[in-house]
Amino acid sequence: MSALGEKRSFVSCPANVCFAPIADTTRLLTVFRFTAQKSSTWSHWGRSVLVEFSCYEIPMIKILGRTTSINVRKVLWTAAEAELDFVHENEWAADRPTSDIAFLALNPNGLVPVLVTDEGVIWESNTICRYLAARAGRHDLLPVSAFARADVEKWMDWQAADLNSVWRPAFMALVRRRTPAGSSDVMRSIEEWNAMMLLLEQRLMTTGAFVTGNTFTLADVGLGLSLQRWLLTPMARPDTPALLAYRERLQARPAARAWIAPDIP
Ligand SMILES: N[C@@H](CCC(=O)N[C@@H](CS)C(=O)NCC(=O)O)C(=O)O
Repeated sequence: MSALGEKRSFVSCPANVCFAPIADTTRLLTVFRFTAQKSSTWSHWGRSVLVEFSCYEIPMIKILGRTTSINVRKVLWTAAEAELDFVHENEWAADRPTSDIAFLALNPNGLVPVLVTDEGVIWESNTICRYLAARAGRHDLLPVSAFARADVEKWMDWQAADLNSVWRPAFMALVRRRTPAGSSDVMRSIEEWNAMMLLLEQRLMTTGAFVTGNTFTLADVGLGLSLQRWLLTPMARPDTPALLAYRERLQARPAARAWIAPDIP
């Protein structure tokens, strides 16, 4: 095994043949990366030249789902933090419906994100994030010790179960504009959403850094995206200086920049 992956074989081929990653919609997962051409087998073949390539097999992962989904961005950002190579199919739940039979074979819930790996398929964004951190051996993102890990997962579960359930009516009305803005459901949603974000504000005032303490973990991915959604939803909000400073801290991370974009709620 080299830094590039497992060396598979040598092949000779015309120099004007272009290689593309081997990929298929529902199964993947191998990309052949070619090293510099060797000149040991130069010979003429028509108008092309035969050259020799070293061929390495690189296990790849594939992430399915539109970038406008907060749960998909959670996975994309985590993969970037974990420095994993991946292929992203943005069209699912956008131009390509998740009712597509090929998609339902991957996730019978018909929801994005879905992760396709060389080991199998995974759905549920938090589970995917935990898998990616474990696959990359990134114990800084998800600690090994029982308590430290539970501390991270507590905030991940809070984001997915509690926080996600309060913002939905407000977000659907004020950003997606799928429902009327003035209903009592929307008003209650704004109130509960603000109250939960104030709880997070208190937490960040205490740590002065990230949600579980001084270091960035998986919990900050979902919460950072949730914070961005809250700040970009047009509604009245309380002042939250600790959360604004937290967002700047997150945006300074190179892996985060593409996924907490200034204009995507
Ligand atoms: N609990 C699931 C929720 C996934 C989910 O609700 N995905 C939404 C997008 S955020 C979806 O696929 N909706 C169907 C659609 O947009 O067609 C997870 O965290 O992965």
